[in-house]
Amino acid sequence: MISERITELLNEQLNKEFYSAYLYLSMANYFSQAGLHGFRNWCTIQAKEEAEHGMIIFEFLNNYDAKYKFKTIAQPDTEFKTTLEAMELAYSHEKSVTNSIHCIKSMADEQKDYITSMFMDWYIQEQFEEEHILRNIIDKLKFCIDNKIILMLLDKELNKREHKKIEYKF
Ligand code: OFO
Repeated sequence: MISERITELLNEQLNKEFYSAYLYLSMANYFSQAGLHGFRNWCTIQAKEEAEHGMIIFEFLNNYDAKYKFKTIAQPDTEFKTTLEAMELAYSHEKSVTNSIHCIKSMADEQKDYITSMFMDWYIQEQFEEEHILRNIIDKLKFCIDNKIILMLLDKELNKREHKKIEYKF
């Protein structure tokens, strides 16, 4: 049985994952207008992954027949001054997502809810990777300031990203 508190935290997390998808779509739209199609590609694929993260939580809660009310998905930022600013915002958002996942893990451990605790391990690993990738892009972007050629090379690199559907086994 899953507790009401854990159900609520997972429901909030589900909302955050779909908000993440919205945020990356908003960034993709910004990059599209800026002519940075590699960045647009990277963000669009990231948005798909985020929606999948949300769906995995949805399936997890459904496996428990948990009852919860869906929350409103907040409007993401739509104005970004620079490519660096947009990616830094994504990085700071991911750090807050990591924090909320850690809170669920701690609460699950406290309640001896070992299934949810184990479930969160996948998300912890995923957040670790996401933060690492974003930091990497940000580091490269810092070299690009005033250097459009390097920016174009980075854009080309990000254009290679392909979507791989996440297979999560319960
Ligand atoms: Fe779902 O990993 Fe980012 O937010």
